[in-house]
Amino acid sequence: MKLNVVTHNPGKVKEYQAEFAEFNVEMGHVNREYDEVQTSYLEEVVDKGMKQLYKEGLRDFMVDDSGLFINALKGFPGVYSAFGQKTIGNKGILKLMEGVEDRSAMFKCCIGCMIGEERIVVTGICPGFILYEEKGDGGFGYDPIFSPDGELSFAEIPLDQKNSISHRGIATRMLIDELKNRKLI
Ligand code: ITT
Repeated sequence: MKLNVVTHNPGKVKEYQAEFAEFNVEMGHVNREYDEVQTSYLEEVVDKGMKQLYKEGLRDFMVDDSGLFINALKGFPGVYSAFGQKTIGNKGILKLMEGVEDRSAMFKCCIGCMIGEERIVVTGICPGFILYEEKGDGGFGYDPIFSPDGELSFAEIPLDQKNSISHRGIATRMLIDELKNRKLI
């Protein structure tokens, strides 16, 4: 089976490829636009995106909407994480967190997958902490400032180690379980 990941982000595709490697699933990458509705929920973005892409004729695909939610910033950048990354970036987030003691945050990843008429939506969460400085050059996006335990950042650990605990790794394994339950893989 071929499953197309609809994203502009090659970092996500690499993480999916690693998780799906042992199954008989070929990962395709579709670099294509879908409307990201303004909402407080990743699930809503995913739901609308899936409907749009299906209506446009795309089949056997998955979409991923993710975000970093920082408690001291009342959940910001959250659903605005892509905008936050493009505008203020990691340095801007660190600036907002200057002098802030509560460093707790979480990454969330919502995946929507459509195979034929079958529709699966799963969400994975990874709790952690915002570091005091950027660390590491692996990964992508907010990885250099996020650490699951407050020590090494996601950008300092190998991809398989990130996948074993990350929001996306957790969501992907939920998706794989559901694909197996439905005998789709
Ligand atoms: P697509 O929407 O095209 O899939 P995107 O990179 O814009 O790509 P999101 O809207 O899901 O993806 O992501 C919001 C932001 O959060 C974006 O800047 C990502 O780089 C960042 N992000 C998502 N997952 C991440 C992860 O695992 N580690 C670090 N940053 C992540």
